[in-house]
Amino acid sequence: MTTYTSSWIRAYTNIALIKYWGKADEALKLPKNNSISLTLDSFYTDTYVQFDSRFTTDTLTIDGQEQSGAALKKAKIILDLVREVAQVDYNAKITSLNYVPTAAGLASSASGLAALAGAASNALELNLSDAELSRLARRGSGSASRSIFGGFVEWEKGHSDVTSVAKPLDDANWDIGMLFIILDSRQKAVSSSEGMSRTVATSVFYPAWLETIELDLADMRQAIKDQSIQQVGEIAERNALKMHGTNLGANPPFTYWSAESLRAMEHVRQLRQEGYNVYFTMDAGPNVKLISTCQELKEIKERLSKYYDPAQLILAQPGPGLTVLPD
Ligand code: 2P0
Repeated sequence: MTTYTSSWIRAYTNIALIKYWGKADEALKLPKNNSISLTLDSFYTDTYVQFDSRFTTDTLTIDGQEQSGAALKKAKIILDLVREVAQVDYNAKITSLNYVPTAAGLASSASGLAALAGAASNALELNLSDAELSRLARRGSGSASRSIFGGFVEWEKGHSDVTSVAKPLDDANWDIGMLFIILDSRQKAVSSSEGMSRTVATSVFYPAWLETIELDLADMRQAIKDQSIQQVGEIAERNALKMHGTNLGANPPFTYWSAESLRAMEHVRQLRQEGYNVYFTMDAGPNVKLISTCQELKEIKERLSKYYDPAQLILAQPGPGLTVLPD
């Protein structure tokens, strides 16, 4: 019997400023377009993986709950890939602790699958490079490819398994943060995978998304280089609204917005009128994320506390990439 020594691995969530929306290859999870994200420190997943010849099946527990179905299936994609590289056929036991409200559009799959890619390769002592870890995480969930790195990250869509990989853009060592307004932590009705494939297949607005994405990406790279909150915010807000617009053009149409999301957007517009340099973005769920300087976000959090519970308002700063936790 071979025993491996494993470590706990932590991956932080990331929020896209230029969204990944649509796959060119469903099995390899190659996206239709590049995306740019910011890794954040407030939400993360810690994962530990053991491979052992005595295990009779792969198991996954998240926060103490044994998983089956879709979650286990995604995890097995990663396990099978690392087993193939290591030439090992042992089953694995995955233990995961999620410090993210699951499936609320807060990218729990990004931190979850990135942590699993790190922990599974660590458990088999594969010594993968960050680029290889990014590719591996991508096979579990596209957005997880970006959570291997800290700060601002760009996921290059590529055209194959080897070329579709995220890379760090900027360490975000300047004053930018996000304020999460948590409006609903329940599972969403249309998963992001289903939402994006329906949109690619049927949305009359999807061609416009692809036609304008290169410009959005170029503008965002420049805005990050200039460390301009206003530019980053404006471009992120319009890119998010455009992504959500493609969903309205799908057949059947759908939206991730709730009445509460619209109310949160109105708060942002009102704050802007009062002179705050604040913008919003939204993902595949009803929650709204505000973008500004950390200083302004602290004030805004105070201001918004008359509308929301303290637990609904969570401040986040730029976070690091994949981290090995001390034993
Ligand atoms: C993003 N989202 O760029 C976009 C914006 C949601 C909206 O990536 O099918 O869980 O596993 O590759 O990564 C969420 O999609 O989807 C996502 P799969 P994933 O963050």
